[in-house]
Amino acid sequence: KGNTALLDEQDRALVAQLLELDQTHLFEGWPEPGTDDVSKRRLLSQLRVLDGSYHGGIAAYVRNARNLLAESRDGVNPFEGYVPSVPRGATLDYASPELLELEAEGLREAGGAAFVLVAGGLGERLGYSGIKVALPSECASGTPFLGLYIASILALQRRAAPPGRRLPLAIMTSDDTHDRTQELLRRNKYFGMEEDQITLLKQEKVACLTDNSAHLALEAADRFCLQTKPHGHGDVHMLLAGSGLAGRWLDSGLKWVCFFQDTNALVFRALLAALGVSSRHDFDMNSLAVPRKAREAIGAIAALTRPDGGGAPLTINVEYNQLDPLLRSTVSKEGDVNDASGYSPFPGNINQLVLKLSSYVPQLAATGGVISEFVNPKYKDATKTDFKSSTRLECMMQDYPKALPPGAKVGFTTIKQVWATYSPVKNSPADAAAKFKEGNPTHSATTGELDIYKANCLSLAAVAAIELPCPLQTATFNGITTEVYPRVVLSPSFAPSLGELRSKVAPGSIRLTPGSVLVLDGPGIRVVGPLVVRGALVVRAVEGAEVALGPLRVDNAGWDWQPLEGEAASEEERIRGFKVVRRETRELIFDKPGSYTVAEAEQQEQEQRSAPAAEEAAAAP
Ligand code: UGB
Repeated sequence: KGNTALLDEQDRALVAQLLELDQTHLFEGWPEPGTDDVSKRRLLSQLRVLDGSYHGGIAAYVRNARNLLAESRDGVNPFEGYVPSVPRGATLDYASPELLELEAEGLREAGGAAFVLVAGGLGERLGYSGIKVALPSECASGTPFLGLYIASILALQRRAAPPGRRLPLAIMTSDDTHDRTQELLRRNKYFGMEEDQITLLKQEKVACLTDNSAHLALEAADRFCLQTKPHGHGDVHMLLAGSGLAGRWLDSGLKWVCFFQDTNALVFRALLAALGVSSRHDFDMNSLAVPRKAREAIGAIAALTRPDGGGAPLTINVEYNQLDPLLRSTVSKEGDVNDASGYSPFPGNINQLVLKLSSYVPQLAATGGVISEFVNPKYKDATKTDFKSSTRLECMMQDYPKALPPGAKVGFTTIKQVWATYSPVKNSPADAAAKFKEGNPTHSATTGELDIYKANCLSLAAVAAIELPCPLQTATFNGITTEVYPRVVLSPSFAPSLGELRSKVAPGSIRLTPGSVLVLDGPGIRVVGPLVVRGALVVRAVEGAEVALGPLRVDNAGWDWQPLEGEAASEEERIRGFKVVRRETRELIFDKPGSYTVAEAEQQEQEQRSAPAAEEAAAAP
């Protein structure tokens, strides 16, 4: 009581509310005024942040927590009464005529899209000390994930947005990633975007809970500090609602919002087709999906229906740990198993979502963006009264369909070829090696990079009839043995869609030897061919530089992806298990607008042999 003088009016209201919510323990035994006042104020300001960052405030958080904890204690199954089945959606072959048609439709729609990157996760599973979006997506160009995403959005803006429209990007950060994301952007001049085109939305953590009554947990070593933990990527909806950003996007004439994760370099290869599917079916929500191995740690998209008629059917992500018990208790004694195709019949959710703004914004207004939460306490024993450690509410962005009214159109777009669309960087080398042994995708820094080259090579093969070396090289990096495709990097500015790639590379015009490197970066580059690369060729052209390549033969010592053998290496190299040794490079740089032809006869004029310059370029970010 003596401490009330420390409180201003806002604190008083908040403390009164907390006392009413049975949170007296937070203030019990406070020393007399004059002792620990700074610490007391620290706790009060932490409570204010927690109150202000949750829709409905801390009172709503505690009430929601009590309900969910009671349901968890009583064993309420969130899927009770629902029977899962494989939903219907668009299932496409990469580079098929159907996909190319949808991609063209999606490209038109991209001119009316906003983009949201969820990048609040620290990536503990990867064991990397930096932020994940700063990691090079691949080492040939050294482009960090964030730079790649921004280049992709700018490439779409350039091709599809009406004059004067800038496609907005929102990035969800957290205390763990905010400052470093801001710094990465600043240091790289926003990767070519205008500063005010990007909005950073910082998610706050939520309070931890000690028991089923949702008492807020204090740190053991500091009685003036609440324990907090991340609330999950579902916070993105609350932030887009609270900031008013989604509403402003709708008001400015945008139609779609595309969500994506922090480390999947292939996302923009499939996104256009998904936008095309969304447009064609007028989907309120469309999830990009991949074939999924049974028990693989990615969520499964399932249609849930209630045979008893007790609720509307839902097409929704079921997390991998929930799918197996749900299947066992309903339609399949075997649980989550592969079918004859070698994959689970349920498509894998990769959390790349396309939402229709005209239905999203009203849902945000109705729910404040608190879409659906869950709690996962670890109980000490079967009585489910005590927790092993404190717990908290969590939420996932893909749960959005739970907020939609019955009759909403929810679908998915599967691209059958996983290599074309999904290879995130999530697992540490040790975990990745274990997954490799089990025959599962490793989702490692090693494959995250090598799959970019693979996707680029196979895209060239599919749309421009480029013959790939046979056999391919194989290598073992960090215990993962894999085929290694020629290191081809096709920047988004060169070709953000398969259709454009087809128009820029003449059929059969490129020949790559097994260890070759080819980097094409610039909107005006065209491969006329024949272009033969034995070694490394890097071509960069600024906007306005129209470059016709070929006939051209490049023959140099090139670059090697060398397995690490205990030598000193950077953290980025260690998580990949290789380093790139650049021996010799042919670099063709066109830094002024104009029309250029690089043909055999003109090679002497154009070329600059400069291995060190290439190293510099690759290390720049
Ligand atoms: N993220 C945040 O921005 N804030 C947070 O609080 C947490 C995460 P993870 P997860 O594609 O393989 C998801 O940790 O949650 C960002 C789907 O739920 O990499 O284990 C974080 O920065 C699952 O259905 O993934 O699993 C990152 O960008 C499946 O699709 C993103 O959220 C799985 O991804 C994902 O965070 C998958």
